[in-house]
Amino acid sequence: MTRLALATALSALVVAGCGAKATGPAARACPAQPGGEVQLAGGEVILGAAGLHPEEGPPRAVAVGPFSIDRTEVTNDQFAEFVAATGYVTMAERAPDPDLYPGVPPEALKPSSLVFVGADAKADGDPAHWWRVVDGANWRHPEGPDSSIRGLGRHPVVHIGYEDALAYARWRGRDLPTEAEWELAARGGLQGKTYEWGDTPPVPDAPRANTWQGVFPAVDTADDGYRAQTAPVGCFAPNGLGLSDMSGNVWEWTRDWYLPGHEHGDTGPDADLAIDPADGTPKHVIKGGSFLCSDDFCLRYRPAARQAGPPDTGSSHIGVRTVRRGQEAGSPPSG
Ligand SMILES: [Ca+2]
Repeated sequence: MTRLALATALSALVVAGCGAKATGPAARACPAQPGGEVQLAGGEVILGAAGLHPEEGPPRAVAVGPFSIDRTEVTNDQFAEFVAATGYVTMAERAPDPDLYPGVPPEALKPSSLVFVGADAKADGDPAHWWRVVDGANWRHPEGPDSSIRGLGRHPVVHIGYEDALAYARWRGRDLPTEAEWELAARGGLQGKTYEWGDTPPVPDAPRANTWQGVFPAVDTADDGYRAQTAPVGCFAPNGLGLSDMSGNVWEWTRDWYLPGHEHGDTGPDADLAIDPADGTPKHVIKGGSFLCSDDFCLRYRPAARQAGPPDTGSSHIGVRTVRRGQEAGSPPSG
């Protein structure tokens, strides 16, 4: 497990601008749940964008081989099948190893995870008021021991660390996407567009994804039907490649290390190169933004957006989707 301090996770995740709190019933009728994977031919894709967040640029061409990718984020029901078959215990369900957290009092090293509490927070710019380390919070209990995933089987699994995501993917004979694979898929067959659907910003009466509407973190008007919470997968229109929720809902793990100071789309096989000078720990690239991404604060529900995710820190706004590289004989063309 990568050595990371829980205390640093707070600041890193708030920069990402996403987390989870179920504060109201879903108000949006969802179509039938999409399933399976989409086979993509790959090719050259222009990754990144210029002008919004410095870590997203400059745009650069990257070649991507053929691969298939899940139509949706992995759901609680799907992750439960994995756990039932393997007995897997996620990182948030284990007590952290004290040797990996020097300086953290042993009594603080309990099974726990980060839960977004922003809807009750003061909008004073202090991330500590938006997130809380909650003992007993994990994928089965997304807001803490008194919560459950009853009725949330179609929602994306959350509180999943990097190794949890990878373990799930491997169980299915698959892998986590690289950043380039993920972004090629998220661009929906378009090139150089701001959003996965084009350049038109989403409007309140025609939401395109589960994000945050209003002033983050205090007011989410939930024009998309989901106030500060995950939505069932596949509730919004898929992109041009038939993929759902590549924007918003939950951030998604990628295989790439996040290399500080490197260009968008650089891949990192060496964790040492990914050490964050801010806290001395390496991180993976996460993509897609979440239900906490607002236009006034984050705007990271775009394909070019990227953030650094501490591998041991899932939180209530990070999930997973899987890929398999290669193209089987007779598989349908891209899209
Ligand atoms: Ca929402």
